[in-house]
Amino acid sequence: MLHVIGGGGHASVVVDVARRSGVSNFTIWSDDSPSASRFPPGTEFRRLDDLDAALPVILGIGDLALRSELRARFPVLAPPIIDPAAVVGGGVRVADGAVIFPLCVVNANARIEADAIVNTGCIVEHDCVVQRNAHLSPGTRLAGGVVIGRGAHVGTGGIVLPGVSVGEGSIVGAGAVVTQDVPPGITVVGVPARALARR
Ligand code: JB3
Repeated sequence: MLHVIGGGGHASVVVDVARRSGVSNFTIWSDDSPSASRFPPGTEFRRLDDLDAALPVILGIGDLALRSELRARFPVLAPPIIDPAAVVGGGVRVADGAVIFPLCVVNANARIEADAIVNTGCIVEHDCVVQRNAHLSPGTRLAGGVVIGRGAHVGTGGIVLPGVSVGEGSIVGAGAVVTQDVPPGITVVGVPARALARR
């Protein structure tokens, strides 16, 4: 049985991927009333308030701040979910709570930390580190030795060049090309990526 928090789009992909990797029973825990048609027949739907904090869960919600809050409330991590159509190289470590969606390539000795999301079609090259609760949106490409900080978010199609780091909680805009280190807590956009002016 896989326990998933959230009943929207991200949860439906998490369930799909888990199903392809051999899990057959699911419980969706949410505050609202998810559409049952998004999930396989037989899926159970339960109120989040009734979830036992000792149960291992996967976070099935995309919003990173909400994910952190929910992980503090429900601290036990379910094993990682890796699509069978992802390529995971030698020496790669994938922590509990992480998800790797279809058509990703995670090359030798990369590390994917707890609760990280490696969304559809990402390339994570050798020796990269994707830290806890970071999110690589679909089509992200990380060259060798990149570090994506805790809770950072790379938008769809973002590219990060070799050895560059993106700081904790920072956001890389969709399609940006990051050529130099990004400090924590800022947003960068464009090609080459530049910080958005703070107001
Ligand atoms: O970009 C891609 C491929 N996927 C996105 C994903 C990573 O994040 C997707 O397009 C969405 O942008 C987002 O998916 P998510 O989080 O599933 O969004 P949505 O389909 O809108 O579902 C939101 C879920 O979060 C629902 O189950 C809501 O009940 C739940 N939710 C929203 N706000 C909340 C709250 N749950 C709790 N407990 N508390 C909240 O405040």
